[in-house]
Amino acid sequence: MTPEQISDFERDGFLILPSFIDSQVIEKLQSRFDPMFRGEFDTGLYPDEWNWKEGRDDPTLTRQICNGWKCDRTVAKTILSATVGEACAKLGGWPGARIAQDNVLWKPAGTKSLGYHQDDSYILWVDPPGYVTCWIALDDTSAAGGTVEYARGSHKWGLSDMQPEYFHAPDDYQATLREAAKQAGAEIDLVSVEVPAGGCAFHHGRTWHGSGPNQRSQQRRAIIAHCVTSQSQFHPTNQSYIYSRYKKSNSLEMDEAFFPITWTEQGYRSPIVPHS
Ligand SMILES: O=C(O)CCC(=O)C(=O)O
Repeated sequence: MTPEQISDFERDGFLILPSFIDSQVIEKLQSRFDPMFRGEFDTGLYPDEWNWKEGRDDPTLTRQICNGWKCDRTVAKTILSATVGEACAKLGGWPGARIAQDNVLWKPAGTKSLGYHQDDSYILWVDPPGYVTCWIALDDTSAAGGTVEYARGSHKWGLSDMQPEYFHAPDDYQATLREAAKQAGAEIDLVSVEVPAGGCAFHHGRTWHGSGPNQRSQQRRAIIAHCVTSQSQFHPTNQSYIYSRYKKSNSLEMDEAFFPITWTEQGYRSPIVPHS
């Protein structure tokens, strides 16, 4: 990360890079989507959240798995890479980064939108509750194809307690954004992340973002690493009904087996992360 990239991120609340991972890695990741969403998990473990399964769920919805790194070694290799961790740490101004959650996201042609939200409103169970996210495109993306959209500068509007009533396929996916802008007295300046496959975007945990329906004939896939500072702990009182299952009694430690540290200034990486 150059000083200019860091200051662009601080000003806009996001940073778009047209090229981030190479074509061999892209192809390997693409090949994992079909088996994962059928429930073929190569580590033998279920992900923490599995919002769409072939044959079970509505085909018009965006497909999502959370913590795909736990069920798939190919996903783990990119999500837990030092490159992603270092970039997020530098943008966040942290001494190191750890993974709090990942998303494997698949928007086939014709699927519906995802409501506008701030990621930080979903991690109040972490202390401090601040994400930097690396969103990696596995297909060429476009506004008409339902790519992720950011409201420039919205990370400075403050943390709202508003979340879309329906994260998947709300009637009006930008309704929460308009309300947040009204409350902040701010103008909305939207930017669609249009990058070739392998490009990426980093966003601040308070940046309002969402994505429209995929109106094109091509699918749109992404993997997303939500990082927090390596120094983060569980919040002493706020609970997540999914992620607080990993909290030990009488300790606020976020165990590295479940929330691995992927990069620190001292060169440390948790033993569980792929080292080659
Ligand atoms: O890719 C999308 O449509 C939404 C992604 C998202 O919500 C995120 O990266 O936090």
